[in-house]
Amino acid sequence: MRIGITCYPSHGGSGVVATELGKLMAERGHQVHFISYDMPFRLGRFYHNVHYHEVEANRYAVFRFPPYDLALANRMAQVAKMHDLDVLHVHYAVPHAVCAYLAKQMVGDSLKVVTTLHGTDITVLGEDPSLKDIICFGINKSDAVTAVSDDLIRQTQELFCVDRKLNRIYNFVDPRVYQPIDVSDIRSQYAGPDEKLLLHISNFRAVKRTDDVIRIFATVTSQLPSRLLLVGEGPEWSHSLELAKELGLEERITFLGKQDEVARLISLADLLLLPSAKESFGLVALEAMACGVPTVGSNAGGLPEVVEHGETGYLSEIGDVEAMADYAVRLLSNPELYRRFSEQGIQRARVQFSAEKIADQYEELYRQVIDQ
Ligand code: GMT
Repeated sequence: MRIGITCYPSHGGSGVVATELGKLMAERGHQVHFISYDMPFRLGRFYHNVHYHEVEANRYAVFRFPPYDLALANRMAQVAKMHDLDVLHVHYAVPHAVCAYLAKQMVGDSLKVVTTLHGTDITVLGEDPSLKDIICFGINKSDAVTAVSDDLIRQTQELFCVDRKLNRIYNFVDPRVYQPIDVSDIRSQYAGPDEKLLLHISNFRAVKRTDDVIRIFATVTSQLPSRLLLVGEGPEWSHSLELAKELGLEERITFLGKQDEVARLISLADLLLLPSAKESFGLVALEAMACGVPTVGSNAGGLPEVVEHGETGYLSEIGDVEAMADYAVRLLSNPELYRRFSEQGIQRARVQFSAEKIADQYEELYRQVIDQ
């Protein structure tokens, strides 16, 4: 098949999933064309059948806002015609689903559009009256729509006038990359031999409740020798730093900023904290599970579909910092319980969320829309 992929190429779960899926499709022999404003950051090594088509918005002085959406639709149509694309798979509804629909109008019905909903395109932007109707339009006009969890399907149906089938296809991890890695040579840089290392990775947006991360850690570290590693950057980052100082924890917390080698970083840690207010899936919890690191977090959105409460991690109500801290202490101070959670997590990631299994599901969906 000849597959076009559009995503947000910068750091973020939807861009990671789109890029990894494109690489898997290329490994299966399909022609893959990424169409975006930047090279997807996880593309990595060279593949002879992966192409990248850059989109550049016109910055003519008349435009107060450069018309990126039109430039994207135009590029999608160009690439679809030039390379005879069968499918255009867009990740994140807005504006990608609408741009793909426009491109399809320019190219003709032979171009099929698959839209994957990732979360904030529905749960945050779907509540914005300036976008709601056009997101709904993009969803209804796609040839197939997928969402990354059952909870996201439920929320999409609740929020929108969507009267079409939504396919649940979970996110995945590549077990060749996400597995327990021996990082004993660098662990001492972050924690002492008798200290536990807690980890949080996110884009530091308000929905991640990074204050809760710091407060959970404050309780844990008062009961167990431990340190916290914070990875990522975003609007709440400075506030987290302030709170760490206010609670006298700055010596025990390392702010690492944006990082790419996620599997190695996760393997350093004993526990992932993810107390989000919204989380359609929680890719980082799956990545952690695959590396044998359990998650303690909230039961928001699709997280309970990823982390099995009491089996591969512990989940509490959003904002229940005390319960999350208690769970973290329980897990970290009981080696037998910890070993069981860790092994069950590795197994669950391999079986339920294996890259090959999920790639099969997307491939099957592409074939169905092409045969429609
Ligand atoms: O907020 C983020 O974590 C980034 C966001 C994105 O669009 O990349 O993540 C969303 O998509 C990920 C991949 O499907 C999911 O794992 C995240 O749970 C989801 N984020 C939210 O729902 C808040």
